[in-house]
Amino acid sequence: HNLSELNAELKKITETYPHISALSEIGHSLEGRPLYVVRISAVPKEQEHPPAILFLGTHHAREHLSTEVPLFLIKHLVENYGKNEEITAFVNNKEIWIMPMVNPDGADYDVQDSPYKWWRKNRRGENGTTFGVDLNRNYGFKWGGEGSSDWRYSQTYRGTEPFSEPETQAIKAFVESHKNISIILSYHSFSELILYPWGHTYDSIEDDKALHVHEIMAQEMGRMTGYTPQQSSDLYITTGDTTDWAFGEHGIISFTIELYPATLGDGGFYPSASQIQPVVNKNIPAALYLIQYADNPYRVLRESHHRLAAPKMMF
Ligand code: 0X9
Ligand code: ZN
Repeated sequence: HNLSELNAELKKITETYPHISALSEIGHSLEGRPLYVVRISAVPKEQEHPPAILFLGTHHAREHLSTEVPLFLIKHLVENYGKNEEITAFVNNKEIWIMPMVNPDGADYDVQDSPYKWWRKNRRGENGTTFGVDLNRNYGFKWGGEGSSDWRYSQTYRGTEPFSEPETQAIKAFVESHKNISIILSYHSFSELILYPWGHTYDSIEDDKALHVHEIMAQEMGRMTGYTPQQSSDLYITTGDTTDWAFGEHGIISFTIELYPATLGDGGFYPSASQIQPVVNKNIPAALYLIQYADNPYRVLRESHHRLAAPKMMF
């Protein structure tokens, strides 16, 4: 789906299922495009806020499957409401927020040429030149450190200050006005990894319980997708990404999933369209698994049958 096809789909879906879904704008991109989020819930908006989870897609323009997976997750939820018992219960009791397109300006630009442009960042520019800011280096936790650049032409240019970009500002304002969000999953591609904080340091999360929640959930989603669970910094160190901010600033359990393929040779950012369905099919169970725990992710500590590394013995 290009940007206009995506937006048409979001409108169509929310018009078809108005009792359980709604489309809203949480801000505008730098070039003025609406930033859409879909709310899926049978709980009326005015009512006491039920447990909530947020899915994000397409911080990076060229990562095409990171648009498709959250879009098809929306479809899967609305189409199976009233048919599948588990999904019906989720939608009845929870608030599921899905934003398939964080970077509409970049995404629209990326597909202007054939072959596509390999564009990653947003479309920030000055005096007729466009350099772009890496939206996944622009969040305000440990902003400005290792794994981000102050050179505007770098692929990992962090911007002039934390949350300098309207796209990340919109997410910040949205998250901070929805205190019921307990889990965030941000889709990227590619490499087939399930990543969790920290990304800015090789140290583990200090709080043992929060660390174990991330580890157990990443492991379980890894089992479901076949992707490799690991700490973000084991991929490489970065600062200013979504998940370090969400957990570091707000204590939200947070994951980045690097979708299909594992390697550049299998299509990199632009795998063939025939891959959409299989990738979606693998990733929906992992998304449902997270939704299940939105009421209290720490519940997984009691309920998981996974055994992590044996606790340190005290002598
Ligand atoms: O570099 C990124 O922003 C993500 N990878 S991508 O190839 N999609 O650009 C990974 C971010 C994960 N966070 C850290 N490694 N800290
Ligand atoms: Zn990415």
